[in-house]
Amino acid sequence: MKVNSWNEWGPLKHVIVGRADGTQVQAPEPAIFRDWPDEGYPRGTHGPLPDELVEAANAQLDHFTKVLTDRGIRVDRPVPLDFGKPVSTPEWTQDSMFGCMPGRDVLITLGNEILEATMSYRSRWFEYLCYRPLIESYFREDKEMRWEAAPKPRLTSASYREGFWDEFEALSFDDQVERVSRNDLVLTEAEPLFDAADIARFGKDLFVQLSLVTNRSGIRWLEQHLPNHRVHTVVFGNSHPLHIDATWVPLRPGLVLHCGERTADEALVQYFKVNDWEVVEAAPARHEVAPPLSPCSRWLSMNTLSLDEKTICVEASETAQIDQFVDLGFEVIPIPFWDVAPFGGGLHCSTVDIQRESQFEDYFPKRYGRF
Ligand code: ABU
Repeated sequence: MKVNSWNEWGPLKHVIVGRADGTQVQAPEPAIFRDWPDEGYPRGTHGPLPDELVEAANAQLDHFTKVLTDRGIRVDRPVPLDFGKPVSTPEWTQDSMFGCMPGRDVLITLGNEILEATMSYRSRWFEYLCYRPLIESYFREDKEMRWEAAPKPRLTSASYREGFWDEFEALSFDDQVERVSRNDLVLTEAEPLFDAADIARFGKDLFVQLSLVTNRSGIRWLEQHLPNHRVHTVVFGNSHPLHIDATWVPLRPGLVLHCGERTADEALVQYFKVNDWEVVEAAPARHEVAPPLSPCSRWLSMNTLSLDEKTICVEASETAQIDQFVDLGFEVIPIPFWDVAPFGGGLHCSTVDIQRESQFEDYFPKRYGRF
């Protein structure tokens, strides 16, 4: 057993796959509110996702787990909490938690280090506990593992812009994207905040998206914590940026998949090009929107899990994306996963790499502009 993963494409040996059990439509909080009246959860209400959806999602998660274990990959699973319970710190009480399907949001492996993200939703403050039994066992088994947790955030009202959501949702798409480009979003800079899924790992280079859950202070904390990496702040033309793994997806050395609908900064594209990387626009997503109760977008089509540089797991109904990967020379493993989307994401979201055969490598020897 060894904790080691520097990128998104080295041969995968050991991974965590999430569980759907107990996932909640979380109670409203300053960072986020849900409004799904057609599914029985109008704004202000909260409660568990229906049992039949949990069963369907768990069946797909179990199948995915079996595909991975049949290929010799060790798979561990988190331990769900009672997510329907209210939680408190001395400074606030939140009426429910969320779940433990998308471990990618909470944890990131950087070499021999497992880092627990701060998170920025009160409903997700305690989610790390679902992974602690696993992390504790890795710490016992691998004497070289580094176990780190970013500063636990306070998440008081000082961390959020009051009235943000009502103001923001009244804006046009273009005006929302303009606010995103200025990073004038729900999080203030009162304290460092980030979700691990806003980080894309390319060896020495980490690209971290400023988003609805990641602020500049969070990225500054990552820069200071990871002095051997180059940590780049990136923003895309996305009206609701939430995790980079359906926008800018590393596939193998020299190849990155980009969601063309979410425009990239020209300097970012040039940084890749001067370093001989190809930036490929993702094929059209099959679905117009994500399924009911899903907090994600239809671009879960791009939310893939690489088993190595040549083999990639893709959601089974995303036929255009599958064809594109085949044309790019990949062996594609289609995985039915659409029923998992209401629980917080796709194949990449549902996983946390613990070990990939990989080393600390510099894939970007040339500088370009601010990069
Ligand atoms: N959490 C991954 C999905 C992000 C998105 O839908 O863009």
